[in-house]
Amino acid sequence: MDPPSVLFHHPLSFSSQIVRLAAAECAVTIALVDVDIGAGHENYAPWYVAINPDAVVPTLMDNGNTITDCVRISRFLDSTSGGEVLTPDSPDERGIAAYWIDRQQGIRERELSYGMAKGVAGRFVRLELNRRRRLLERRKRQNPSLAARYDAKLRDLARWQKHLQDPAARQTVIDEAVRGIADLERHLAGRKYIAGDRYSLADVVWTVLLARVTMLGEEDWFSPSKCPNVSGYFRRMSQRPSFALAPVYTQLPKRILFRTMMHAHGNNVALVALSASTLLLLLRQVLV
Ligand SMILES: N[C@@H](CCC(=O)N[C@@H](CS)C(=O)NCC(=O)O)C(=O)O
Repeated sequence: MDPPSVLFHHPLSFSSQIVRLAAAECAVTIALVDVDIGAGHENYAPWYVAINPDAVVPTLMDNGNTITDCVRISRFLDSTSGGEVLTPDSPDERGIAAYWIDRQQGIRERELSYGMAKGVAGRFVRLELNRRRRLLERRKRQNPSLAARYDAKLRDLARWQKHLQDPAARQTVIDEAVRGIADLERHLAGRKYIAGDRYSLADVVWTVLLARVTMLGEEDWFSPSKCPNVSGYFRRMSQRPSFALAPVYTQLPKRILFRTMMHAHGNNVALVALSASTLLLLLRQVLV
């Protein structure tokens, strides 16, 4: 028996959730390896950039083959599952599924998520992008053979930062997402699934998008009064066993945030705890 495919992913990453949901629907077993794309930036490590030129998760390793991009990976898993459960039967329905997959992928989830993070958290994540730039520059100096990949990532980061500093550009991304949901509302009238009469990859990607909108606190974009079809659809999709199995998140789980923080700043946290207890001991000596 072949060893299971290995998926390099992050629990909260949008694209990783798409692949995990597709795998759960196809009942394909994959081994998961966490890559810290948070403060630890493991995805910028040379070993990872060597397998994923864009330095993003997810990446699938299957029998010596490396596959990137969540839609490509999901299609691959579907084709190897033996049943093509995520591919509609008729050419017409396949066309409809492809159209809606493109529409979802056209919504700039990264810009949406980072652009909408509010208050202190928002300022923190946007400031953190400067740290990424310095780290990428250092990685590039230390790994000349991967310089072209780090350069491309630095260019992408510069475009991303420019976008986040421009309120009009941020609003455009929000408008695109809201328009996409409104178009889906019309399309779903009288339909149970996006393409044809059974679940497909189009349902996978839109389920994860609607979950992300919920996590961002904007579920009002598809409230039952505004978008009865989409809200009913999302309720049904999130009740499928695959949703919990993947899992797909509608809230930031504190457990994962804490693990990511410890992973990235474990040494610092330990140092701070040690200094605080030393200080307390000294104070007690002085005060007693
Ligand atoms: N087109 C890629 C996009 C992947 C992507 O943007 N991944 C994000 C997380 S959802 C990431 O790894 N970001 C980390 C970074 O850019 O530093 C796909 O579909 O897999």
